[in-house]
Amino acid sequence: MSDAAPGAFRICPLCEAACGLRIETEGTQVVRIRGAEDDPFSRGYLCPKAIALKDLHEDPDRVRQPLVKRNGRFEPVTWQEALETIEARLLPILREHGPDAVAAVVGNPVVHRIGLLNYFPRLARALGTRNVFSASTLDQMPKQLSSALMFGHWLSVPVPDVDRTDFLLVLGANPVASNGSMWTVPDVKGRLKALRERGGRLVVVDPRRTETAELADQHLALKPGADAFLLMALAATLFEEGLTRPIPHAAGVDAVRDFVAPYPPERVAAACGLDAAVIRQLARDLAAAPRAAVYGRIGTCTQRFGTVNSWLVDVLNALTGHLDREGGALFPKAPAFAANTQGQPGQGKGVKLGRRRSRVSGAPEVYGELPITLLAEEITTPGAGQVRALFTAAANPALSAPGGAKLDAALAQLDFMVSLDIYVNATTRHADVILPSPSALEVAHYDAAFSQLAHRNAARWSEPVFPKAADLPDDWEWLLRLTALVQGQDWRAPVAELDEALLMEALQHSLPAEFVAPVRQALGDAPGPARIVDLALRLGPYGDQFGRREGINLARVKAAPAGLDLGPLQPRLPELLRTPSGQVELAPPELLAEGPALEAALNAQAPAMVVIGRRHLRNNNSWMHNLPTLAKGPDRCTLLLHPDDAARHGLRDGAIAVVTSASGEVRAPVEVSTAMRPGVASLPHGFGHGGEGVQLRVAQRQPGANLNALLPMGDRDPLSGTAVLSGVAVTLAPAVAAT
Ligand SMILES: Nc1nc2c(c(=O)[nH]1)N[C@H]1C(S)=C(S)[C@@H](COP(=O)(O)OP(=O)(O)OC[C@H]3O[C@@H](n4cnc5c(=O)[nH]c(N)nc54)[C@H](O)[C@@H]3O)O[C@H]1N2
Ligand SMILES: Nc1nc2c(c(=O)[nH]1)N[C@H]1C(S)=C(S)[C@@H](COP(=O)(O)OP(=O)(O)OC[C@H]3O[C@@H](n4cnc5c(=O)[nH]c(N)nc54)[C@H](O)[C@@H]3O)O[C@H]1N2
Ligand code: SF4
Ligand SMILES: [Mo]
Repeated sequence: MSDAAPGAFRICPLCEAACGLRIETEGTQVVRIRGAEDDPFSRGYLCPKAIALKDLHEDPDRVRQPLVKRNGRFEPVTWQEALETIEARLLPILREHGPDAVAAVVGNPVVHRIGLLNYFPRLARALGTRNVFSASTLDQMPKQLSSALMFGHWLSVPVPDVDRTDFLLVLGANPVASNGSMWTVPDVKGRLKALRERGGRLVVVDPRRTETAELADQHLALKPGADAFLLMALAATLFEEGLTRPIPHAAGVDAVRDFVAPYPPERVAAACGLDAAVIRQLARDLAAAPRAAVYGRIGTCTQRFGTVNSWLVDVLNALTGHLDREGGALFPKAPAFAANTQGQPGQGKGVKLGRRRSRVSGAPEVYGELPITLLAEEITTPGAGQVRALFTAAANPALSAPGGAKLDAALAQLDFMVSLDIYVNATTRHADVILPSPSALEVAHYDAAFSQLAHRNAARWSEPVFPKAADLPDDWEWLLRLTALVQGQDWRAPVAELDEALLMEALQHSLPAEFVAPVRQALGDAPGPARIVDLALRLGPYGDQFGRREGINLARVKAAPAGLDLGPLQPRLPELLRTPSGQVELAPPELLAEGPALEAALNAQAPAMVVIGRRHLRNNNSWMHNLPTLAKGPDRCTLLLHPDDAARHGLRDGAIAVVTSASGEVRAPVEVSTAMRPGVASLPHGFGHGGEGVQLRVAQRQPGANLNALLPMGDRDPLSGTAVLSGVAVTLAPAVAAT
């Protein structure tokens, strides 16, 4: 045994940095968790959340047995009984009301579980419902859409080449707390510091002086929601001052020039809350930097102009010649599951939008799903196609999506609900059946999602650290049996049999007929996601093509102690493109059509007080508040307020504020902070664990306020369907002490 790396290798399943961990165990206990020094990708980095994997594994509140609700109480049952209940109650709904009567919501942790990621789409297809929702429309859908329109595929998203850049402009992201998003980059804080130490420049645009802004050379405290104006003004300055040097293979430069021309810094400065001269200088700095990247994240996505922002970020990268350049914004080349490595290099069909529409509001489908803020109306509005049953997989929309009490009431109204989850929380308390996922330490993992967005190309696999309880199905087994169930097949059949049928279907769909049998044989007989990963790796850009060339396969990835390093990112244009024109589309018509709405917004009256969200290194959306290691310390669900705003509203540090919006009201303790832009309050999301029936004993001690109870269900970016989570108008008042 090697002394260098004791402990089982595990890819951390908690955030997008996907750090490699070493987990040391004794018997059934975790004794130590460290960063894996031998991981070529994360090089030993880890954050405090990783340590809490021990708490998560041991959490007495974690659901370990299937639960069925009888007379309002959850009772443990066998997996067969759980599925029998689903069969008895779900199938009649499907038969009587059709596929759209069953909705599915997939949540964030799905991307961290290979079993869920690989098998959920099969269940969704089998259900045949148009009512598929996910956290993407609370998050990154605008970036995926702008990338799809510009580069031809939903996952062709460029990421900053942070280790080689001289200038990084960050908008609406706080990677020092979030550890990076749509940008898989372990130890981003260390890398940002290194950027500055080598003489590079970091500029952060954020209404709050965040932990990332604290590290920066320059912080621009933009007004929430004004990113589009800032980005247009930056582009307008580049054109006006002759600073553009567009990348090759780019179409639409003139159209972009015309689009941004009406928005010079002097015209948008007031809307942005920034000096025109500062905006102008920023454009010059960006253009002058030998190697630079612009990066925008959730703060730029969850706005009315989320897709416009996401587009303009890459327009700036392209106009300044920094897109697809070392030290600029580069496209990863993932070893498996990357559509931008398949088919004809350099050209494709592009993407289709709006193939279906939502029943009530008529919102278009985007990337196969509908805006999650429409879930409640689909449940509560009577008529053909009304949602009567819901399946959730690792999703907590009751807290993570706008709506508060209204959404909660909609969930309570369902005829039937099944949750594949690990907790009884604000959402799953409404379920009739809860199917537990095994512990993260009991399942294998391949980093399929984040290798598409990684700062360096790598292929990593982790085996289960502990064996899974024999009578508890793995994520993919649940989904496989559910898929059989809704298709009216024998869901009790051995999983190997069920998986075989799906595998053959996939092979027949993706391979020329003469290869199906030999490839099938090479993949072996063990069912589950591993052989799908093997297939994807072997047919992927570094793959061995089943022996037809020298290359990688799953066995080789597994043989490397902490994964295979596939090298730094490299330029990929025009090979990566899948647009019909074979060009980078700098001026997609869907985005140009936003012109009039932008003009109207520039002239609109801004509210006096708005609320934005925030993340803390020790939190993770709505579901890690039950882990003692992370929950200890002060209440983190506080309302940050600039001292002037606090004084204006008669609120002192520690006082309870009543925060009211057009949609709801919450109470939260005030934390006075000069880091806030005046007129902007900040409350974290994911809290609000106080609901009846919630079984989260640690989280319930500090349940916190649900930010999303303040946010309207009706406001979204119409192009991507993504919710507006930022810059919502509120009023503040001190709570009147109870007498
Ligand atoms: N106001 C506001 N709202 C936001 C955001 C914001 O910034 N502001 N951020 C949004 C973003 S970016 C996201 S991604 C969403 C996240 O929102 P969701 O996608 O709803 O995800 P979480 O809140 O992380 O809840 C995860 C759920 O998965 C369960 N779970 C955890 N681990 C596992 C597992 O291994 N297996 C299974 N089966 N279940 C598991 C948890 O118990 C919980 O029910 O929230 C969004 N909501
Ligand atoms: N510790 C921790 N890490 C996480 C998560 C977590 O909950 N906790 N969640 C994970 C998930 S699901 C995601 S999607 C990522 C998100 O990762 P990030 O995108 O880095 O998310 P945030 O930290 O919320 O940073 C968003 C920033 O946008 C700012 N902002 C708000 N409104 C505006 C605006 O109108 N314009 C601009 N320019 N800025 C604005 C906010 O002040 C905030 O600082 O984090 C992931 N990592
Ligand atoms: S940064 Fe993210 S992936 Fe890395 S250890 Fe922390 S939670 Fe895990
Ligand atoms: Mo997210």
